[in-house]
Amino acid sequence: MAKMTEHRKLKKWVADMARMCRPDRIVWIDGSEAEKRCLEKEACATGEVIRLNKKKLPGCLYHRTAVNDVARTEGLTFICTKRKHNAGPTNNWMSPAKGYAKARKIFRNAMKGRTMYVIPFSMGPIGSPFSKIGIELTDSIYVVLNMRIMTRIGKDVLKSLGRDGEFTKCLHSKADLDIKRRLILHFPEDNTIWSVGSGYGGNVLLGKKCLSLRIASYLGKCEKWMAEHMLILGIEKPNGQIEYIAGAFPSACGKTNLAMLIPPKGLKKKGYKIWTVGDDIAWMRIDSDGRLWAVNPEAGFFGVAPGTNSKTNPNAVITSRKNTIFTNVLLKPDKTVWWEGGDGKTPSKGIDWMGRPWKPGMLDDNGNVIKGAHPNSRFTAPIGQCPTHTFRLDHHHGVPISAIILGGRRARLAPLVYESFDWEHGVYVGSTMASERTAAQVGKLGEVRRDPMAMLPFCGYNMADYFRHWLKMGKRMQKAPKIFHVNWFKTDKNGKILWPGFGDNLRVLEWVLGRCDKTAGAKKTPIGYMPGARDLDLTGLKLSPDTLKELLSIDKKEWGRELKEQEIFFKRFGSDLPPEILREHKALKKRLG
Ligand code: GTP
Ligand code: SPV
Ligand code: MN
Repeated sequence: MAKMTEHRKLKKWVADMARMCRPDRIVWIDGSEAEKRCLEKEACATGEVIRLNKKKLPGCLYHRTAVNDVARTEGLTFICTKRKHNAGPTNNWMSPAKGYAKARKIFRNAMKGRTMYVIPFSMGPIGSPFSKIGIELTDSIYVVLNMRIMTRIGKDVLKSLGRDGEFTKCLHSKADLDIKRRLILHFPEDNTIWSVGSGYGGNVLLGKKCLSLRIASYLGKCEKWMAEHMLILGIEKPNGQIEYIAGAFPSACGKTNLAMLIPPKGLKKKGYKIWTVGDDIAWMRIDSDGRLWAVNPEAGFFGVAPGTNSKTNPNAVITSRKNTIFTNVLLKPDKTVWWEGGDGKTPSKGIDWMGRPWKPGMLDDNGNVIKGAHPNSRFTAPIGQCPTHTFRLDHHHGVPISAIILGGRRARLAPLVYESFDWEHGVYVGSTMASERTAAQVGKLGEVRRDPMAMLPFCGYNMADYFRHWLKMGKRMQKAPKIFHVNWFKTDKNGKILWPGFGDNLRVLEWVLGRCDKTAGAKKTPIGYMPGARDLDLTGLKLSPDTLKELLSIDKKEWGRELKEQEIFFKRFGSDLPPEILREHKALKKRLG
């Protein structure tokens, strides 16, 4: 099967890794339908996946990960550069020598009794000058089946790689799924990723966060482009013109939902239409017109299940009705699936994400309600099945970006939306982003943490240099996108979210586009430009004037505290922090008085 390629370095690397991991067999993945059928059959036979109801969910599979392996483990994720300084103060660091040595001990013989699959994959359309090729070696069929959906895989990728093309070496083994023997290591200087001891999404689908963000952000810095944790959507305006927006929100803060939103009734009359380009990752470069152009390197969604239903996100529901892999959701007796905040009545029974019989209202030892689906349960579905997907997904030049929106999950402080004064101020706003921790990563839920550009867990190099890279990119552009900050999650004193969110977010995006073509009004505030109550189209929305006022208010006391917290965060970068960032911070302090 290795006949599929004449790439000598690739063949040697596969042989070397096999010598370490000792699989019983090596299978090169060609990407064919026949191969998919075989893999599914085998995975069903071992119980690794369960085939779901063929009538109600055709082509769909169900999978559970180990109980201690349900989210990215950032504490076990490392950037391995020769110099510690190049990983920066926000990343875990290990020297490459130590990283390889530690992981080698776990990888040794880890694939005994198993098959090693060789997955050639392309991030971005195969053959595009802006795409990157990776080869993932894995002992998990679940990973192969997911990579099939999330990326472009198989023979054509090898053909495109030729005899000596460059590729990212991605090695993964479940090993024994022991959290004490789990490491997610990135070697940007070697274009290599080693992940061992996990079977969960972002830890093991190495094309996603590991390659397309951590390695790609490093390549982007070297090659003058940007790899960002951003959704991309097109808004077709009533006049037929389509404007594209990219948006950075931390994990589980609304990217998938925004990327496929349905215009609310009141605005639909105007004739808006949404085009989905991507829901998680954007690769952006400056084209000959001096503007920023974005591609989505992925081919599928790895979306959060809980909260997804026909009201909040009908497009996601339609997208995941066939050929979808569901992970850690509730399995119903009729072999369909359910999750908290999903469609339909709460089922009277099922098997929960841990594989135990489940009934609604069951309590654990601490008296807490046991959820049927894990809060970070996910669906993996092909983007092509999304009713709003755009044919431009396969165009290597991507789409031109008019605006970048940055956002987090913040109960207080950040108003619904504000516009930065210019690119430099926008970079400062991005560098100060913060959000409450969600279930997408291991750790204490709800804790506010700094998450610049939603890239804190994904930047493959020193974040001070990352800010500098953003500033430089702005200078290189003839017409840089405008930068905005949004917050769909502001709450009242009782913790109730004030803004309806989801489809209604288009009301905010309409104002954003209005600011880009200078048709929308705004008032100047210390933090940036903000819409007045009349600058937002709220037709058909029941929102009291007081609520709107609260959504668009700035509490100077809270901002005073915020400035202090920013200073603490910035101190971590020492003298590496670009002076522009400190200048913007000082200027804001002055404006707030
Ligand atoms: P990752 O895939 O982890 O990067 O997450 P994401 O940013 O794509 O988040 P996603 O769109 O999956 O949303 C995460 C959770 O936030 C889901 O439970 C959604 O229902 C909820 N959510 C998304 N958008 C909104 C919104 O506008 N308002 C409110 N209140 N909740 C939202
Ligand atoms: C995220 O956590 O930001 C995700 C899911 O998109 S994962 O692929 O696990 O990183
Ligand atoms: Mn994400």
